[in-house]
Amino acid sequence: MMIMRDVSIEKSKFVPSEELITKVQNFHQDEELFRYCTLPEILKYVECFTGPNIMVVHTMMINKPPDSGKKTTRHPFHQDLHYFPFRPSNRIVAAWTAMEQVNRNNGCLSVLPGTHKGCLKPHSYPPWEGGVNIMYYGIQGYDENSPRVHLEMEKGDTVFFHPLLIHGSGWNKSQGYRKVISCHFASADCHYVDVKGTSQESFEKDILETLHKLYGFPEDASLKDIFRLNVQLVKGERTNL
Ligand SMILES: O=C(O)CCC(=O)C(=O)O
Repeated sequence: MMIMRDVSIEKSKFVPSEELITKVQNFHQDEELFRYCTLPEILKYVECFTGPNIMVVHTMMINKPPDSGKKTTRHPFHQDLHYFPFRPSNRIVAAWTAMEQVNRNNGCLSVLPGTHKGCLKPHSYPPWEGGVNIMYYGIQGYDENSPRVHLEMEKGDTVFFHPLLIHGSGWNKSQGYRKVISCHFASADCHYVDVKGTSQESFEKDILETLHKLYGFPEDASLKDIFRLNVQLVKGERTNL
């Protein structure tokens, strides 16, 4: 599991605590937390996208803190496929569960309806004055005037969405910690793709550099290698992934 802090908190002041951790990544490696990925009420919808061979490919508990005023708790508009080295995209699905009421005040999800029918667009760090959290890439060149829908949800509600859907979330104007669970599933029948020479290459470089610094992960590995080590079978048979 990897824990992350908000960019507004200086590295030297970072002591892991509920207030300072903004994200726990890859919680599915923990036996107890993995249970979320196996809940029948989640899998019943996931299976409509993935079919019977279901892998969990990425998990996060996101603890969006009250914003310091620099708006660093925003998540820029992006497509999740930017982070995944496998296809086809319509066999991948996100399950995003609100752990409490989420609304425009505490930074609910905003989505651009219909964009899942488009293609993967180039991403880069947005030029935000207050700074941007690590790996929070934003999509380049989307129509800022296109209609958006704010997904206000009650505690326990789950939304399922396509990895090409353009989405992001607002800054947390409240004094509370907005907690959600986000889990990506894919069909085990998906196939890995090489992201070298594509718009995903900069992400591959970034994550390999980070994993090398933190854990001595081989720098000449690939995004595929990272996923091969992290994905886990949930149901059915592990065929390709
Ligand atoms: O929960 C959020 O604020 C946004 C999360 C998200 O879009 C993501 O991690 O892909």
